[in-house]
Amino acid sequence: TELAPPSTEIITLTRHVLAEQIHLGPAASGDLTLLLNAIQLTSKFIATNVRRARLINLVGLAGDTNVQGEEQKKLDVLSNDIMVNALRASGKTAVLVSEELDEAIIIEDRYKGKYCVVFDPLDGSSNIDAGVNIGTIFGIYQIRPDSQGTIADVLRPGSEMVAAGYTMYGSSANLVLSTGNGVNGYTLDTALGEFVLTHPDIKIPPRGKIYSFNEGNSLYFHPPTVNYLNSVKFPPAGKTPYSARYIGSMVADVHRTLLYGGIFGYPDDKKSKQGKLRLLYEAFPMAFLTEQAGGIATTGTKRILDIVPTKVHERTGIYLGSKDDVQEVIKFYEAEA
Ligand code: AHM
Ligand code: MG
Repeated sequence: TELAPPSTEIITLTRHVLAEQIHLGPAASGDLTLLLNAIQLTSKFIATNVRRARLINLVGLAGDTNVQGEEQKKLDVLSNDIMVNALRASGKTAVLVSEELDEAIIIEDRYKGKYCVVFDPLDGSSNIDAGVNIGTIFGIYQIRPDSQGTIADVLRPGSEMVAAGYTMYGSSANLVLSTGNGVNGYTLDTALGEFVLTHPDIKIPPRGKIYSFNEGNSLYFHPPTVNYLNSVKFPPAGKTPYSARYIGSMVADVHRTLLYGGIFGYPDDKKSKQGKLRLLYEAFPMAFLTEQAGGIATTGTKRILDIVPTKVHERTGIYLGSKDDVQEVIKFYEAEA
């Protein structure tokens, strides 16, 4: 039998986003497409460096500490520089917020555009040296109608984002994106240098079989978290307990949750009173994707995307994933109230 010829229908990320924008009619200027092109480029560049890190001595510490007082890895610093430079040069941004930078960057007039990008250039960096998956997370706002681009343009609820996504650097580089019209996943074809549509219209299964928490924090967990975890580990007779999967790299844990379903949680607790993960560039983009894929993202008592940030590096507790699973957590919070 003859082999089927290779498909000639290659849908790249740019083609896909352009097609979506065309549907919006003349109002769409193509600026978002250009901005997303800049983000794609940075992801390709970071992916290349992540892959070569060990060989070109990028692993280890850069000898600096970031805003949260953590040691920066060389790759964090590099990834941050790559993103700031490319986003500024795109001419499409007005405000940039990076996990690695204390203050927001207000783009100078000559390069100013109408979008604000909040990002964690390399999330999960404690995993770098072990070769575990890490990723870039980003969220995009449009500046408010009469604004020149100030911090107020990013201190807005996540529901006002126009796009959000992440790139996971694993066995392949996967970019998962939503422009508010569902979620699509693209895989980097290194030969073409293009992100190719491989996971169209990702939908989270309404219920999963996996829970993903750092249970090493159990001593500090509040009762609703403890009660929920007990319910999935010790279900009523006849039901099967859930499997535990925790990579400790948000991008990888969320990626699995989007594809397989289940629940990922990093709740606030007695030790991390505000939670650990950052609202703007970790929780918001992941909550945006989760909802766009048909799931739920909550603090336990409040929808993540409704939170109004008061500072750029604000933290939050978060549970996200399959609708039915996350609803159960919410019930444990209601029972406690
Ligand atoms: P980072 O931004 O310093 O890399 O921290 C964020 C990471 C997330 O990727 C992950 O979900 C979480 O921290 C893991 O935290 P822990 O090691 O406390 O389980
Ligand atoms: Mg991070």
